Amino acid sequence: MRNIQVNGDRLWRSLMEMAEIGATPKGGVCRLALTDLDRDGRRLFIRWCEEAGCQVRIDRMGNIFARRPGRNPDAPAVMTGSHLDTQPTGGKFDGAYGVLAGLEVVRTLNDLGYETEAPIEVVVWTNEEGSRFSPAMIGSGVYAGVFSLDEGLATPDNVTRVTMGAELQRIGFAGSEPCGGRKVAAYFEAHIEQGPILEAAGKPIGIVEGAQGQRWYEITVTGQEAHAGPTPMRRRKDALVGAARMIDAVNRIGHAHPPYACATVGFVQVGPNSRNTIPGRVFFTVDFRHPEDAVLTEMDRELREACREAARSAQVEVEVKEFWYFPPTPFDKDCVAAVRRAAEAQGYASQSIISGAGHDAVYMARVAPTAMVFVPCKDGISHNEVEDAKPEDLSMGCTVLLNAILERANAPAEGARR
Ligand code: HGY
Ligand code: MN
Ligand code: MN
Repeated sequence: MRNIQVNGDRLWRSLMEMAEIGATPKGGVCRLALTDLDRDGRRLFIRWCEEAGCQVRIDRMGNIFARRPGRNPDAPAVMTGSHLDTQPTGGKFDGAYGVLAGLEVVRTLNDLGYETEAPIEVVVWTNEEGSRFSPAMIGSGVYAGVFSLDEGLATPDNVTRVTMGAELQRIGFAGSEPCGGRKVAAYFEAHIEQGPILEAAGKPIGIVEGAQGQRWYEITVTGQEAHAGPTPMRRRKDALVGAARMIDAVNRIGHAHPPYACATVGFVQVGPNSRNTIPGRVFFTVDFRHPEDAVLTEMDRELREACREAARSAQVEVEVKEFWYFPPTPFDKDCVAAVRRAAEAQGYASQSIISGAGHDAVYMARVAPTAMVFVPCKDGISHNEVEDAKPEDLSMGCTVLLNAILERANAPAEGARR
């Protein structure tokens, strides 16, 4: 039985109901990782999965696995999923779409009484966004062996310093299942593109060939606090002036490697943050991205040189710390082909694309054959409360997800990479 289509209206209703948890006045969603709102979203997802007959398990990083049995209980599962945590000014679709598209796959197969050879598991990964707890993708990162369980649990909230482990305990999602180490037949993730390419091309489906590499930095600039009045300009060690020159350099480095380089400063703390005291300390973050590792390395070199020069000219000290790195990640060719076949079988217009954003699929690609399917979002905007997508695109993406999953869930169990 091929070319099954999902129930797009049911998917949309689920997305809208999930979006009510953490809804913001501007129509977005704020459901930061491991807050009570994240807990409430997780509980709603689990209730829906149990109503759909899934067996739900939670691992020690709070990752949730909703399993739909197949004919062969010993066959490695085909996994799909994403995340329910959001940015502070997030939208209704980033993450939630991939989770609820996975649930819609299960619901559609239930409607048809369709039994797959291998089990299917829908996953919610803990702390994909990396906003409250940094870096990003910690739940999938521990699952894939990129971070140790202890590192993951010890990761502190960027402001309050409460740890992920303590928050998992507090919200009741400190599971008992080991994190990772299980065979996985394949992993597919559906996501909005979060950029302008598919919408501009008029294509409802993106066949994601891989994701660009990322480098995150933490930069501390140290000057000298002094009085804003009696301190002559030439004697100042103004940490904010030094940081401002560095932040401008970050932007110039991004523009210096067109068309793909991305360079962002999204988090800045100034101390003592008093109107009439010269800032003595500035902490800020840098997010670099590029699809080629060599260019990421060159951007690193340029950043360190610019920071040294800005520190010299502003008479301050600077510490540049690389906080997180993952290389450009190609997805599994057979899984990418399965996504492409599923789109073509439906007659959906599609194009290949590289993901500008990081996703849990990037880490899952280290332990299982992995691919993603993208759908457009309005004006290419995401990580913004106005984030929007068309119900028909979301439905088409979910149908592609379903048929790609079926291809792998019914393939002879060729064993799976750990
Ligand atoms: O930063 C990212 O690319 C993702 O949204 N965590
Ligand atoms: Mn996401
Ligand atoms: Mn995101």
